[in-house]
Amino acid sequence: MYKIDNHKVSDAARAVSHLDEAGYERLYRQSLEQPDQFWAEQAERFLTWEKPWSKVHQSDLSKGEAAWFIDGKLNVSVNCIDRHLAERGDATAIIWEGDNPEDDAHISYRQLHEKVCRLANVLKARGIKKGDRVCLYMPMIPEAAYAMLACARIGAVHSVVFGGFSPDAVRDRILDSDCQAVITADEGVRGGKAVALKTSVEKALKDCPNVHTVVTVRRTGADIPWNENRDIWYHEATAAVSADCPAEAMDSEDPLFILYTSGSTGKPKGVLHTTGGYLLMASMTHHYVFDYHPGEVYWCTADVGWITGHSYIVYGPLCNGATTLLFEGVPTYPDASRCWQVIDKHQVNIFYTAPTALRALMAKGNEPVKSSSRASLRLLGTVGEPINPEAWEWYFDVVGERRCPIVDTWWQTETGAAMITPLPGSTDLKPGSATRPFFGVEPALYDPEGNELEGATSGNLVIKRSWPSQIRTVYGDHQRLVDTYFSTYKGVYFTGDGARRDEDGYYWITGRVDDVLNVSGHRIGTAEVESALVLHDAVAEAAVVGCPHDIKGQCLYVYVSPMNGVTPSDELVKELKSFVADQVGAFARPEYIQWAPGLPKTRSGKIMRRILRKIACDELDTLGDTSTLADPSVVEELIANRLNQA
Ligand code: 6R9
Repeated sequence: MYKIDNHKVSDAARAVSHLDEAGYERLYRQSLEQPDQFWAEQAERFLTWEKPWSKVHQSDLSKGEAAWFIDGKLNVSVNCIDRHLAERGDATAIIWEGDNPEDDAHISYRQLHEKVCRLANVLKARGIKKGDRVCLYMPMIPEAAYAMLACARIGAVHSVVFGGFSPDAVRDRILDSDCQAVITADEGVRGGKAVALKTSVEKALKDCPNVHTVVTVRRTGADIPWNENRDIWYHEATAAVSADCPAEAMDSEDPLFILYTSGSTGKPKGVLHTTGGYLLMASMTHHYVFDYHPGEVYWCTADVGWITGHSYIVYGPLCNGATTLLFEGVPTYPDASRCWQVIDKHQVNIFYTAPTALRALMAKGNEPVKSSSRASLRLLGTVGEPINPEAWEWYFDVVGERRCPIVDTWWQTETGAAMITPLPGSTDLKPGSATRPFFGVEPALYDPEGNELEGATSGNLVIKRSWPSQIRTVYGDHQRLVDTYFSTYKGVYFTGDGARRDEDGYYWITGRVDDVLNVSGHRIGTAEVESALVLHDAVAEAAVVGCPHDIKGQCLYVYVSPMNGVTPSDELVKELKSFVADQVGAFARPEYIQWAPGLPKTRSGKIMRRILRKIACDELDTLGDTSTLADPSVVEELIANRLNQA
């Protein structure tokens, strides 16, 4: 068993922390008992407003409605850049570490201001105005952050699409939110390999007539397709415009960005976040959760294509005037010591990564870690999936040398910011637990019938009241927001996650309770992969389930019924795996594809995923009742041919 005593708030953490144990309790109580006063104080402290709000907050969760700092006006790029210039203009805003360990750059707040203004002026000159949508399909280069902030400066709504997504996925996202411009790069570079971004954009845009502008950053100089009427080079266009761009005063509830995420049904949802509430919680959580102190170097290894990159590489840290490290590469290139080398090179104080990366690095042994000093490290964090206690202990013992608290932050694209998380200096840690709710967050556990469960127990995790960085709508489909998050249980937000609460009130997230998989921290809807597969001529029907994977957390196990006349073969399995990778993205490549002449279905024709999951996980002794199936014999056949046997 773990000696919890070792994970008590350390004296070191307590000494530097913004809050002690009593401070958390006091502020948390205030945040629930006097929410308007609490949030007004925070909004004044963390943000610079051009016009004050008339009302702190109004919400009706049964309709999925929430508004924060109503009538208040502010601009996100002003909060992230301009207001720091007087005191911190020459301080480093962004440290860029290239894929190649010899490439890096420091961008000061003053330089950031110029870069963002110039790009904002380019967008304006191309007719992009407040409210227009701009798709960003970028590698991890500083221009990705410039592009987000340039949109924010003129009030355009960005939709960042992860650079690992396929051209089809880019197309669908551009069409769904009717983007008019795309910002991309000729190629990205990851792990020593080039990623053909502009070529993918070209394919995607065949079906997107409304995109009139593509701005391309020259990263590698590769030959790329070019359309004279539509394409401009970033370096040419930004050189030709003014280095100053007045910021648009945005309403607190004006949209800031759309970010697509997978759900249990249908196509990905465009999660929409607005301005004031989102920025407040991103900056406030960055301050308290990472206990950020001026001058420290902070590194979040996420990609800007995910919410973690939005809130904790760009918006939260820059709003706080921090130095944020943006890493182009992967943790295992050139070798497994890369992260620790980067920490030493840039004297990183705070390091935030995903359990899947830790498990992959842990598998390489301790030597790559020990070859570095890591003396600058003060705090560690994880996000994206439950962290198994073994990986937690390794992170704590080997990486942090038992000196650095670990903040295990639970949150979602939809929540915008960390919701259940330790605060260093305030929270005793338990390996594997995201611990206690952040200020203003009121979690609860419900049974399937909607009864709230009290005390130490397990259930479905809900949030009982509105919080500032809450999802405002699913772009173009508000009913889908209501159906997905606010209808399972009336009047509360349903997270889709299950959790346990222990006798100390600590939360332990157990994972998704819906048909969403988490592969290496990437959310993948089973329905998305299934609809991709049935597009293939050889596939009649497909069912996707998740099974445990040592490094990735979960992997995809796919059952495919072939079309009549199709002969299953290993070749075809390979082809289908690549097909999914092309259609959805490389991270969705199935681990296993099993041929299934028949799938277990109820008499009403519903696929019994529970049974498929048990077969995929080789958990045959808990298969459960199969008697309600239309044809129980298909189960025997699937078991006999299962691929993942211990
Ligand atoms: C921020 C992010 C959200 C889903 C969420 C949950 C899982 C995230 C976690 C965690 C256990 C943590 N998740 N953090 N599970 N412990 N600390 O990852 O957003 O990509 O939308 O994924 O990830 O299942 O529901 P997103």
